[in-house]
Amino acid sequence: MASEKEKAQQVAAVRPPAADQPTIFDKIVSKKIPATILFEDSTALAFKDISPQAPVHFLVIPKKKTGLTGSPSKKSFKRATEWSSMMARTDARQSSTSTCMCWEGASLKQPWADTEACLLAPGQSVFHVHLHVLGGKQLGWPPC
Ligand code: IU
Repeated sequence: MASEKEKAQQVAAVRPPAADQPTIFDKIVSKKIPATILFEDSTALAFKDISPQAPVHFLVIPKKKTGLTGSPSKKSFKRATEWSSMMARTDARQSSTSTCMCWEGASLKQPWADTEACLLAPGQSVFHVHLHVLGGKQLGWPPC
């Protein structure tokens, strides 16, 4: 198990240079850049992924970006997860194929508190916590 010092070094190594700056997703939230928005309320936004990896591929994000990696409030996370799981079930019913949901930048247990999990998420490119919802075809495992 990594010591506190080793963990701090790991986090520092993957910390994005401008992690406290607005991300591209903040610009999508503020409509400074376009996106195909599927759902929006006061706390969460869902939009089509610009580079879809499946016939259905959209992202769900909390609007409020707090902390280094955009950890959302419990409330916005709860609403986003409720909505995205509803969408996933709907899509699965419609297409009769599998749907995968994959959080980036958060642990499933305590996404609003787990900054280290955010920073250490492998391959994450946008440091604003987001949920990938993929579906519309038979997905393999691991899905991504
Ligand atoms: P990643 O796993 O952190 O790399 O996921 C970021 C996703 O955001 C990725 O699937 C991109 O295609 C997607 N995306 C987007 O939908 N719109 C954008 O303007 C940008 C990235 I930059």
